[in-house]
This record gives sequence, structure tokens and C-alpha cells, in this order.
Amino acid sequence: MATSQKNLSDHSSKNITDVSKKTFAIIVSEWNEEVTESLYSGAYQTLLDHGVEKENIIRKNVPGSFELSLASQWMASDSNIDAVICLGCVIQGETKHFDFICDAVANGITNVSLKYNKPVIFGVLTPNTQQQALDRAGGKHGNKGDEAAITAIKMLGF
Ligand code: DLZ
Repeated sequence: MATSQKNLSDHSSKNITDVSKKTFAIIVSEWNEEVTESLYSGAYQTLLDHGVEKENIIRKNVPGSFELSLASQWMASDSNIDAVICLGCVIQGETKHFDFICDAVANGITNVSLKYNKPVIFGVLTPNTQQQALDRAGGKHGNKGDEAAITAIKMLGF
């Protein structure tokens, strides 16, 4: 289903496991900050709602989504971290930046996840417009940050 018809925060309870003793890293890109801060709020609150301790949620910022790959590697290589959630927003522009950044981050995060054998979640919005981003960051289509946190939890319950 296209995300334009789906509230991203709707999810089933399958594979929801006890994560109260787990440690999560959330990495937040500073580009399109209004959007990424909402994604962070959603992810953070969802982890708390599932029993994660505040001190077991470690936040790091990166300048832009391109830097999520390396930062996720730094966090995933820490044996105390159980899952990494990467949050960013790349808005389609007039330059090729969009394609380069999106491809690089998707591949980079995948490689980190496979290398460290841990969930590294792709919570990066890739909309055409700022409004589409806001709709998915606490707006009418829910919050992709919530979804990213739920995905991390579900992967830990795999
Ligand atoms: C350069 C750039 C551009 C044009 N657009 C975005 C964007 O929409 N979202 C985002 O997260 N980052 C953007 N960046 C910054 C790059 O991700 C990166 O930080 C710089 O290219 C430096 O490596």
C-alpha cells in the first residue's frame, strides 16, 4: 500500500518483545530539522511506551542524512547497543543530491546492519515536498519515527 493511504503508526503487535533491558541508539540528521525532530520525538516516545529506560536511549546528531551510515557504524560497533535507529529527511530537489544521498544511506545502513548483525533501521523520509514530510512526521499519515522504533523492537523479537 502506498504510504499516502496508510497511517505509518498503525502496526500489529506481532513480534513485540520485552525490550525493557535493551539499549537503543537514535541518530538524528540535522537537515530538515523540523521534520527530523518530530521523527525523533515519535521514536523516543515509542521506545518509552514499550518499557525502554530513558538512560538506555542514546541520542546522537549528524549534519545530514549522508552521515547516517558512518554514525550508525560507530554506534553499531558498540557491544552495549542492541539496535540503531537512523532518522533523516531528504527532500527531492532540483539537483542530483537526492538520488546520491538516498542511495548512499540505504546501502550504507544495510551494510552496517549486516556487518554488525544488528537491526539498523532506515527511518529516512524521501518525500517530494516539505508538506509530504510533515504529513509523515506527526501529521495525517502518522509518524515514521514511531514506525522506525517499532521496527527496531520487532527485529529484536525476531
Ligand atoms: C547537501 C544536502 C542536500 C542538498 N539535501 C539534503 C537533504 O534534503 N536532507 C539531508 O539529510 N541532507 C541533505 N544534504 C546534506 C547531506 O546529507 C550531507 O550532510 C552533505 O552532503 C555533507 O556530506
